[in-house]
Amino acid sequence: MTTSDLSAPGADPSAIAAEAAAVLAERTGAARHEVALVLGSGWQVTADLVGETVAEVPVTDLPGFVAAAALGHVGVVRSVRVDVPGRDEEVRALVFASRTHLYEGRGVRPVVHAVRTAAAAGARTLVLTNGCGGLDPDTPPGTPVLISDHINLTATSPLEGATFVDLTDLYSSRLRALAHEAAQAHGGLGEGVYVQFRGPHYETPAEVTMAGRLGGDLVGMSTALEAIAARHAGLEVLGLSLVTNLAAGVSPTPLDPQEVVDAGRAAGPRIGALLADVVRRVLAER
Ligand code: 8IG
Repeated sequence: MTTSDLSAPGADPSAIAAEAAAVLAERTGAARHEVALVLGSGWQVTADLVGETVAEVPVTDLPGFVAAAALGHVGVVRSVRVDVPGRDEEVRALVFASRTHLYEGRGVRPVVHAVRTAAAAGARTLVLTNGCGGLDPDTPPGTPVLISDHINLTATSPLEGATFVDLTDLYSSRLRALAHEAAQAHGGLGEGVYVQFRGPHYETPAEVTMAGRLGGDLVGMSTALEAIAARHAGLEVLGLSLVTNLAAGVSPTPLDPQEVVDAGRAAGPRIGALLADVVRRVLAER
């Protein structure tokens, strides 16, 4: 008798991810999804631009997943058909329109379960997106930024035991080069170091100053732990942040969660076209 509860004694997260992938294969009619996308704040509206949704599965139907909690997050996984230039066969992307955050207090396993499920579903590439605070006052809300590297300030890891994993070039320079090519038609893309805090509170201005002195450009509450799990699972990672607000203390006004959501909505069509181009290029390359 196996359990699909990630927190049960003796639970094997990879085995539960394999179960979830099997349910996805059955419900979507696709044996394999080549690329997976996790859509963070501001990116949800972009799913329709990536391709035609063939099937939609509530995450609550998938072993190991929990219902979405965060503002602007919807708990479904979509199987999307992507038109890839030069490829005649059907190509599918798995789109997670929600994520589980560390601040939900369920531990790290649920945070990275979508990543492990994507790997079990056959994905070789993972595109992690998020909404974040920006440290550069000259990068206005609504600007997408490529993640070049991260600083994990959560004091935890998605890996357990003596699982030593190299994180050099975690945010693949090959995929970043593809993203820069795609972005030429969309006004270009800057790069930045993403700093993951646990949240759910935003940073104090002093913490934002600290993040900058440590080498950070962007602050948020996701992505780094997922990227680590992705590398462990053998996925090549691309990270895209949407600056939805200036970080605390950079902006003269306090952060308003509604403004964060609004900035994401406003940027949606532009960053959606960019994301779709990036995904097509990634899938054309293999
Ligand atoms: I959207 O300014 C978004 N998420 N930590 N700080 C942190 N997370 C965020 C922020 C921010 N904006």
